[in-house]
Amino acid sequence: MAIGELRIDGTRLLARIAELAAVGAIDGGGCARLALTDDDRRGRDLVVGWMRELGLELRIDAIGNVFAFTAGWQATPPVMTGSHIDTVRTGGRYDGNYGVLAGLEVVRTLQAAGIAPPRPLCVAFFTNEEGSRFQPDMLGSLVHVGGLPLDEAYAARAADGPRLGDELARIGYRGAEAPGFVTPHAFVELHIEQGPILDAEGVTIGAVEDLLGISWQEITVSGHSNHSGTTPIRLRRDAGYVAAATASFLHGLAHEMGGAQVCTVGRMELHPNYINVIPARAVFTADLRNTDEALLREAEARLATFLDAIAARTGTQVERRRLARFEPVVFDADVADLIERTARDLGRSVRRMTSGAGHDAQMMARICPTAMIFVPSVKGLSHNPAEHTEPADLVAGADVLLHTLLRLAARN
Ligand code: HGY
Ligand code: MN
Ligand code: MN
Repeated sequence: MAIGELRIDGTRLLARIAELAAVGAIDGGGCARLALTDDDRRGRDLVVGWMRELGLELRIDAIGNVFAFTAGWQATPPVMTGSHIDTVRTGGRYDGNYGVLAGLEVVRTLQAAGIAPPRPLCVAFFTNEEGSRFQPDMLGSLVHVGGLPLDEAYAARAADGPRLGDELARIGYRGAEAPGFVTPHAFVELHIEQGPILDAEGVTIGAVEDLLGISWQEITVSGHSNHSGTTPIRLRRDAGYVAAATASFLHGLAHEMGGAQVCTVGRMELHPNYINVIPARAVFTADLRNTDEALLREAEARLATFLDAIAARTGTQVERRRLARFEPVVFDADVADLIERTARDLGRSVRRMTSGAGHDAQMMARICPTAMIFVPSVKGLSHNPAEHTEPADLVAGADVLLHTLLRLAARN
């Protein structure tokens, strides 16, 4: 068979996705495998087992990133693909998992065809991409590219208490390799879009050329507990009101700024959290994103000004703690072009696009030519157990990955 006619085994890929989805399965067809939990360990063990079955050379680094290589990777920089297998608490079965399993399916397809590309391949999964349990997100790939020192990463505290370094050791994935021990020749991440564009336009493939900047903060408002019936409004120092007013402000700010600006208050805790007690404390998060760094900074500044003013007006104290801050990323134009061309050569509809979600690829772009392949998310749904991508689109994306990796491997 001519190499151009090679296709992955869709049935095998879909079966693997379903098998991994059964680890940490939740109602609605999704998964909950928060980073470095026992469910994450079980998912890691399952995927590592599949990597070993393929005879790949496994390396685990000090932050728990797992790399599976074909022969020759130490002499010739490999073409790498990968993503993550940790999920948010209400995750779907495709976010991250799909890209890792499609990478293994590419390796298996080449082995079955007896094809050894001119360059070795590597399939990887990175630690704590989601950033739900530990911040920042994309933590493992950030450490890999030298963007976060290992001891700082180990010191990250989970919302439920444990240190990242202790959890990594506890699940047995604190590996021996130094962060950044391998620099790929190129990196391509296959991922579901997690947004509405491809589905709405009826396009199968996204050639992703850039990615939003991300600003995450935790905001703590300290007020004063008091009786909800006896305390006149003008005498209150109501932390709950400040949190809710800030969420409303951010929603309005996103509408006012328009364009790619998005703002989300995803987590909010009130203390003591009773119906008849004015909240003394509110802890909530602000997730701001934009494709334009200057506009993202403007949104951050507008939030800071709002918080200063409402704190003064309500007699509360506001503290802000940065959880993550990544500038917008432009991917490698040649790799994005190659993805677009490959999709067309395979007879697939394709369009260039921006990623609203963060991905490990945005970190790998710091060390090697990198871009992403998207496939549609039905109704743009993600970070939701009902996240869905049509099987035919999952297979199409994996075939584009197969031939993109082969073409990159043939390049000097
Ligand atoms: O936050 C993100 O965009 C990614 O899902 N970690
Ligand atoms: Mn993801
Ligand atoms: Mn995600």
